[in-house]
Amino acid sequence: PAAIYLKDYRVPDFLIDRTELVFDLDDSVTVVTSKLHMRRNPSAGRITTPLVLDGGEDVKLIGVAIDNYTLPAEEYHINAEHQLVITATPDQFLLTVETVIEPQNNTRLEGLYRSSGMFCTQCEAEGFRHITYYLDRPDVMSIFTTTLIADGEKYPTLLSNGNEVERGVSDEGKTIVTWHDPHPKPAYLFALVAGNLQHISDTFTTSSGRDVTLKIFTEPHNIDKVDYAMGALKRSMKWDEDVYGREYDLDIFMIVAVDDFNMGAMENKGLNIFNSSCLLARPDTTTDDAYLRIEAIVAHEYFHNWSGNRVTCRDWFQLSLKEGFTVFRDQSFSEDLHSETVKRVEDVSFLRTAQFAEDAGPMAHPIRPASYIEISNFYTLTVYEKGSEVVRMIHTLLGAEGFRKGSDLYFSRHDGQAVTCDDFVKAMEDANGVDLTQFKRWYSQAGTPRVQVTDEYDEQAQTYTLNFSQMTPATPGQPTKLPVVIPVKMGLIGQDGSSLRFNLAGETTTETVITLTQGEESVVFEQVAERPVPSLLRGFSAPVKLSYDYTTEQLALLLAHDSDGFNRWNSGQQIAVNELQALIAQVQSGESLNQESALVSGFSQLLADEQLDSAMVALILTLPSVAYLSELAEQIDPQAIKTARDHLKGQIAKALSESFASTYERLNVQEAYQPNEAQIARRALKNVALSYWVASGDEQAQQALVNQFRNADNMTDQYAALATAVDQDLEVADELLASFYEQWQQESLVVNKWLTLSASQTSAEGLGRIERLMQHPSFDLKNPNKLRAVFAGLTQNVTLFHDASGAGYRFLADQIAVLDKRNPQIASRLCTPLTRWRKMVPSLSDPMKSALQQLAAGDLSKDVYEVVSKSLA
Ligand code: B3K
Ligand code: ZN
Repeated sequence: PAAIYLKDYRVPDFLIDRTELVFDLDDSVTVVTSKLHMRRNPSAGRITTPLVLDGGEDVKLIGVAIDNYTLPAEEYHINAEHQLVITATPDQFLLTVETVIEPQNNTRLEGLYRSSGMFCTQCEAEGFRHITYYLDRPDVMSIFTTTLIADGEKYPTLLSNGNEVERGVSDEGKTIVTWHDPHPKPAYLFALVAGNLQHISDTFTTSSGRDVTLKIFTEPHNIDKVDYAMGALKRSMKWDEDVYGREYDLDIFMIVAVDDFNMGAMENKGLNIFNSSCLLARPDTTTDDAYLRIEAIVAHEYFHNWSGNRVTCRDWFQLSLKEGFTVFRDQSFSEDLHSETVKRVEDVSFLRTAQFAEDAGPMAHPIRPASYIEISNFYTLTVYEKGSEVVRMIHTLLGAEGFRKGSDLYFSRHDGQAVTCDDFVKAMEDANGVDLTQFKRWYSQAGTPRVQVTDEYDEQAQTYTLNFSQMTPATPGQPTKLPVVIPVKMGLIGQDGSSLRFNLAGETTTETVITLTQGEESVVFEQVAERPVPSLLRGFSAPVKLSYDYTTEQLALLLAHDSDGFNRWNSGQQIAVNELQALIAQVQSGESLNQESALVSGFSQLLADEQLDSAMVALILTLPSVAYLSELAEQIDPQAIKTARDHLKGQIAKALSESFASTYERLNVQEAYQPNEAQIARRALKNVALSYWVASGDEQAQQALVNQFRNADNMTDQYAALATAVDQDLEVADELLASFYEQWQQESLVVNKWLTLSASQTSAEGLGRIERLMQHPSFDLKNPNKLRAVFAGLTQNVTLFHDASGAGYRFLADQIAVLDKRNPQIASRLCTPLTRWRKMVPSLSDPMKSALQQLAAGDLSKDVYEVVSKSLA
């Protein structure tokens, strides 16, 4: 398969002003009639090129007509890329194309497919071509009118984008519904749903006084789980008006939940389609984390209505234009509605664990990639999460007001257009009179920049100097890098923990943003009364790896006193990382493990202070994950990392057993479940305390765990107890897992949690356990959530997955090869753990590489081919 390059972009030769689609939906075949009102694109400047429409191997062409002339076979053909090529066309014409597709046999879940008895679509990025022949590229925007014809008994709910404009009955008694979307859009935003669905309804009155009808649809048995999402939708609509001045632009906004879905959700114009795992919530089946995630995803998809739909991408290289910006918008929304610091810590933790690993591996790419083989592989943490960090840096550099001026200009200047990341940055520049030329390197350079910091204090002159040096390591295809713009938000802390005042460029303050632009540079702070401890990169103001040689005492001071909540947390993590890295080295060299931890006294103080925010305390008490420690490691030794981490946790647990027990008892109160701030914080700390208390080996803790599992009236508490039992390998774990399944076997989303925990459990069965789970009646190869559930469990299972024989790696490779035939997108995602082979310790690196080679030898989809070949290159 060949790569496609950003530098080869050309405007389309043809435009489609209007698109009229008729779907005759049937259980065996679906007939699609498409009428495209087309004309040559005047700005393409090419007047004789043939018309080439994208298609797929699964689309059967019945006939083509131009205006009223049915084309004979010699006037068109299908080429090797499944495109429909029409050699001669007038300058302006009506193209009619009739095709037949079989949604029930569509296992790739792109285009039109069936999911638990309903028809639904997923067209981003290039799914529409699996429905009918089309100019399937985001810079071709068209006004869609869609007619659905189906058996009204079986499919009473017939939905598409825009407003319902007509409803009738066909001669054969089928229901006919027509939808019209007045906003021009690319085909990737097209959607259709047909099913027997129930819905809830609400209204939102926009700031200019228009009433918008809101509807959320699900299968009947899930209708009791959609109220929370409706509330989240209304909060999102209000926030986008308040913070970005963006109003909704149709009379109706609909969301539909479907079970079989490749990703989280999709922002189709006026008709968002969600993976049911990202929409459905009920206290007894949904954890606090999931509640917050659902709210964030509802917001994310809604925000796309402006950042993505009204202003869309010129080509898929610009994906971060809509995704980075929209992630930034949803993160800011959650920060505003909940605890800003807690949200920031969670987002940064995720970025540093998963995106940094991607940026250091064989698939590293800039947030605007320069080439790809399969665009589906570029819906990545880099494009999304790092993309959001890049937008956040612009926000930091311009300030909230300047950023708003820039976004207003961007939306007004480009409304109805398909544009580039350059256009976004240009709007920010023009609205603020600034030059972001160097800043734009963030769009073209891959890799995580490193910033080294040293300092000097001159007591006589009362000056304090910080010396910064930056470098970005080489990534595939980018051997050398240029310095980037790095905003470092910072302050200085005195020995007593107070924020010191300082003078910088004539201004006296306690906090500032230093903007780094050079390979090396120094900043001198004046009127600094004592030798400070620097608090650097507050709020994680840039996606970099910053290092400064802190002593443990200095980190403890920051942990206790920094005015920046993020840095308080980060300092605690740094102490833990330092201790864990020392322990890992001891495990590897066979030494006996150190018994001292500076965290004991720090944690003891945190537990004693009931005034602190429980959510923050819970985060600080949570040790860096195996995944994060792997990212930091020079060479990854998963077993040593796990042993070290378990050791440190056990040691802290034993030293503070009583504090954990009393914290647990204090917070273990009976209250009617609400997914609100205060309760979520209490449950978080209570459950962290429980896991330490259990890790201390105290018999009573186990009893408390079992009681909590049995008596919990909410999934957060029940699941936390179960997960701790599995994680701590308690004897009772099997019994609890069995009873959990027994209790929840009818709730598919809860069963997914059971699958993950079951697959993650250390057991004598070995891989047979995973095979057994994949044979289990609750497992379903068609359902991506089930696949993700089992494979997440397997790949987190250090003992099983990283077995020195390589059996775990081979097992995963075998499963990917099989799955690739059904669903390449999901198969490709499952490759990620194997792409890390170069960073593994030698004993694991070789077997991991052979698993990839074994995969490479087979007949692969473009998706898996790209990941495997780049990983082995
Ligand atoms: N835009 C979609 C992602 C589509 C992925 C297609 N492979 C969801 C989102 O980011 O909102
Ligand atoms: Zn998105």
